[in-house]
Amino acid sequence: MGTSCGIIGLPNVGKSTIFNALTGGHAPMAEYAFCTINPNHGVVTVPDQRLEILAELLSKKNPIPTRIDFMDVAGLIKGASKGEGLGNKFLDNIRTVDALIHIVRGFHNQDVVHPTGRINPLSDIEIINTELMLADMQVLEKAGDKTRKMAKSNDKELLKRLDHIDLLHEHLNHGKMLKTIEQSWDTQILLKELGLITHKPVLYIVNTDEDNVDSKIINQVEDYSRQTGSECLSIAGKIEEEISELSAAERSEYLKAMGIEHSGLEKLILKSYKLLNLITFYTLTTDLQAWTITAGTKAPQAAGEIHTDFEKGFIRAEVFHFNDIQTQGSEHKVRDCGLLRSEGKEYVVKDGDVIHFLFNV
Ligand SMILES: Nc1nc2c(ncn2[C@@H]2O[C@H](COP(=O)(O)OP(=O)(O)OP(=O)(O)O)[C@@H](O)[C@H]2O)c(=O)[nH]1
Ligand SMILES: [Mg+2]
Repeated sequence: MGTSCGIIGLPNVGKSTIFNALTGGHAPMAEYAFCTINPNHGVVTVPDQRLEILAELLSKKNPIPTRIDFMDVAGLIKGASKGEGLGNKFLDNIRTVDALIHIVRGFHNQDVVHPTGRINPLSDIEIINTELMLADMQVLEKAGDKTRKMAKSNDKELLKRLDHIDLLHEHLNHGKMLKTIEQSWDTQILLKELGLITHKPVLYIVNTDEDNVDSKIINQVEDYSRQTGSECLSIAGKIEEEISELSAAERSEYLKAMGIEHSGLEKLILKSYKLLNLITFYTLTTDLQAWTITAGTKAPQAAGEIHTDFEKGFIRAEVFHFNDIQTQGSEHKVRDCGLLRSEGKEYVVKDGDVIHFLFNV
């Protein structure tokens, strides 16, 4: 499916630092604003304990985890929707992502310039969200003008479209992001088709100092996230970036010594997964592989993630659950206990299902 997240925020908040930590990448980071001009892309594997347990129980080497794409883009400043800073170029980059990771500055380092002179998490967030809303309004105004011209012939479909466009515009005009609008099927299509930004789910990340973490900033952003139906997480970006440079063994030793189960980055990946309402299922052919789908996906569409032929020629799915094999200890026992089920086209895949698809091409 290619799940993707765009990393956004003011200039110099540590977007590239966190991106590098996540992806093990080497995007340039600097204490001056607009260090990033062209977007950086990176792929992150989703940490998955169940996959490791399955690999052990099924004696499969090198299981293939599922992945999320991350994109680090240029910083956004006030007036971006009118072309200030790197303006619209930046905004176009995030029209296609599934979710936004909005980084908020929570570290105090004087050497790193803050674009407005001082840290104020809520007004920092507002600057970005206002620009995103203005950008969406511009898109809707253009789409509205075009549709109005075409609808002169009183075409019912076009008039309906115009109503939806006006409804979305009106919502933004009240200073509300589109994610808070009640979505009918028609508006959902429009949101996607026009590449509108403010309906995308948001995960706010407070990038904190390594020590003397400012809990006031974190609390403010947490409250804001709760009120706006978003998720929130705080991480010390710079430390995470340094940890990510370590070898896997050194990293786990370090985390153990610090008494931490998941690194901040693992938490970030898992939260992104939750934010997007994603679940994992597994297939077992030559390789053991994890796949990502949206919760609620039916068996044929899940099969389509692997190959379009699997969906077209879907016959049935043989399914057992991760918990079954974990309790029984082997695939044989799962079969012997009658826990392997045969499911049809209407079956809604569950998180943790292990599936063998039967199809006909
Ligand atoms: N002390 C401290 N410094 C940080 C932290 N995260 C980033 N920095 C520093 O802040 C500066 C900006 O970081 P970048 O990652 O380049 O920021 P950015 O948001 O990508 O900036 P632009 O691409 O210019 O928009 C760099 O000098 C980083 O070393 C942090 O958690 N703590
Ligand atoms: Mg950058």
